[in-house]
Amino acid sequence: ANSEGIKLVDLDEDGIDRAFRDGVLEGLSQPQKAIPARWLYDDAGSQLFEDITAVPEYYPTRAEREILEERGEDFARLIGPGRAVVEFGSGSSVKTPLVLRAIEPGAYVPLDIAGDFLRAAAADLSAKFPGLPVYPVEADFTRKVELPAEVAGMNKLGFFPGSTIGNMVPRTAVDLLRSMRDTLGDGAMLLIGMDLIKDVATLEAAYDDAGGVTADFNRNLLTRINRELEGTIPVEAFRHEARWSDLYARVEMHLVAEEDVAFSVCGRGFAMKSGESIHTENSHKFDRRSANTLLLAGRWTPVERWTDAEGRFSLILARA
Ligand code: AVJ
Repeated sequence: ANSEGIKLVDLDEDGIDRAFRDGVLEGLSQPQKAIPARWLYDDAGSQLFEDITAVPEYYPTRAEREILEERGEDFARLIGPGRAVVEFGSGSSVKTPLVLRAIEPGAYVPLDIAGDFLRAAAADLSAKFPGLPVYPVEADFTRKVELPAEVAGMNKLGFFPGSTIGNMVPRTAVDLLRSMRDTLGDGAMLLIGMDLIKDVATLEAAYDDAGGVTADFNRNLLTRINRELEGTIPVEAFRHEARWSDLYARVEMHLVAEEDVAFSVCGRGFAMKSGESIHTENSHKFDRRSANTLLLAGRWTPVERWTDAEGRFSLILARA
């Protein structure tokens, strides 16, 4: 599996998640310490991310919802009825009704690695759309996924909101887009959210809110390591930092040691100098050209693009 990919849980004899342990130990052994972002999202982290979407500085969720709410007629015209809507990483599926309500879908197929979330969201959706067949699939969508036989005869619409694609470095993002293309087949379309490049102050504030929710979200990773991997990391010695990288066009989240620290994880010792950081997440930002280039490299042809009124966020429709 790639370093940013998704994999179903594999526990060792002590009940430790092997992929988590390996990812953390390997990441802490590098010159620039870095832990794959997927590990931020345990139950507490997922809840904290939900909280982030409500803080005033974090605009992407509201901007994307604005587009989804206002462009229903465009979706109906360009996407048409009868498609099986396949949502990648459906999580709690809050944005999905906005799409389903616009296009008269033939079926809804939420894909997620987290079974509990998935079934709850599927039940929720079924209640809101009586008569719509819902086929949840617990799967790692970084590889081609075998979709339920019931939707074999329908054209697909992939839905990948939230600029989640921005979590991946371009080569991983391209691999994922190609896997989605394989999963969805000929005749498919893809509706994907991509956050836009903008002034650095707005971007950094979105990832470092004054209320400290994003800081808690980031530091929760250390708490999780201490709890699940017998860690002794002094969480309070680390400061959250959101850093714009102009070179990579991304906001990076780091945990910066504010003093020299030494700790162990799974019995392995690590030391960090004051000012040294652990890189925990990337959130790539796009402009029209970089978004189109990424999609084309991933075997998708852009069809239409919408932004919110303030031009902060883009939603792109592409075809296979
Ligand atoms: C869930 C990956 C879309 O990058 O904007 C928000 C995650 N991290 N604040 C993003 C996140 C810190 C979010 N994504």
